[in-house]
Amino acid sequence: MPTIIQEDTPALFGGHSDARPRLSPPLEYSGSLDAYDRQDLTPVIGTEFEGLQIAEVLQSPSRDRLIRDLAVTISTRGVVFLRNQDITPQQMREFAERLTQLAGCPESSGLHVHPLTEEGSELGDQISVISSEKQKKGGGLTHQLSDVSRFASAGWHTDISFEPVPSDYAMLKIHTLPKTGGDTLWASGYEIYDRLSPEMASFLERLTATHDATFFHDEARRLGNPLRKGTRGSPLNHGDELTAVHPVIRTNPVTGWKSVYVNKGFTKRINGVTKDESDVLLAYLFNLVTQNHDAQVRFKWRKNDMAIWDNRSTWHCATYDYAETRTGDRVCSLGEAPYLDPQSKSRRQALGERP
Ligand SMILES: O=C(O)CCC(=O)C(=O)O
Ligand SMILES: [Fe+2]
Repeated sequence: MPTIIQEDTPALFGGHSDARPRLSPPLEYSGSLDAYDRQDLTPVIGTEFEGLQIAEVLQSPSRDRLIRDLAVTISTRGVVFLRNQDITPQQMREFAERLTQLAGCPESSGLHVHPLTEEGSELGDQISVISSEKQKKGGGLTHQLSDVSRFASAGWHTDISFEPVPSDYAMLKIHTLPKTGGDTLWASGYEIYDRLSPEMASFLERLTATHDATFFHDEARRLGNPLRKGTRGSPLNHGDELTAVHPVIRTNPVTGWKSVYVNKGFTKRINGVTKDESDVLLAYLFNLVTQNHDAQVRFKWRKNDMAIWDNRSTWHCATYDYAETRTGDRVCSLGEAPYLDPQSKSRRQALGERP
């Protein structure tokens, strides 16, 4: 069981003792966001705030308390939507840095640099431009699969799980959008964990999976950009291997809740079982995500809306049902090396809800 974590067994911390979270779960919500209008969009995932401006939060005397409470809210609700943000990409970057730090990311984790980000790119290494125009030219949406499928659900993924130290939070602001279409969907990894029988859950808790983005090598060749082989936001994320082994079930260090952590985009193999068994298990887990619309939330963007999600315990999927231009800015921070704390609980268990 290489992924079970105890304080005194650093080797079990995904093998990366220097990529542990700095705080112990759960972080407590202090009430600083109670003054804002908020609405939960479904019982299990997604909360929308009206009238909350991140640029103002950055200037507030209670800045750190507000940001820590936002981290708790994002990690608890999976994804938070903030309408009509007046914020620059540089302010997004500053906010992302504070969010990840206040949520307890390891010292060694910073903002991610995507392996396909061009050296000297428009807004700096740590901001990805999500662009339908670039995508048409074969670039853009570089964190996603480029395989073409007739299933819209083929794109469900969690960001950069091929890195040994993957993402805690990511944020996307869409500033140019089609008249209709281009919605994004998120699904809750906590809720999918809660759909497993106790027997299946404890079986999966003993397993790891291999995540792999070697297809980015082809993409890099096609685009004519060399792959970024240097440090990509953590000293543990470097080189051109683009593969990592993570626990199938991980604990979110902010909530202390268990989540399923395999995704259609990058997870290729469950280890320690036969290839056939792995295929069946992965297909079953992916179906749980795509076929349970009551574990999902679908967001209809308006101009300058921003979404911030916790990549440790959600998946998301873009919708390519439009022909016009759709463009936005995205920042992705790195958290801890994924681990499973055997003492952690499921979301429903922690909230005293019936599984
Ligand atoms: O374009 C979208 O709706 C989502 C893109 C995405 O997967 C991301 O920003 O991580
Ligand atoms: Fe993504």
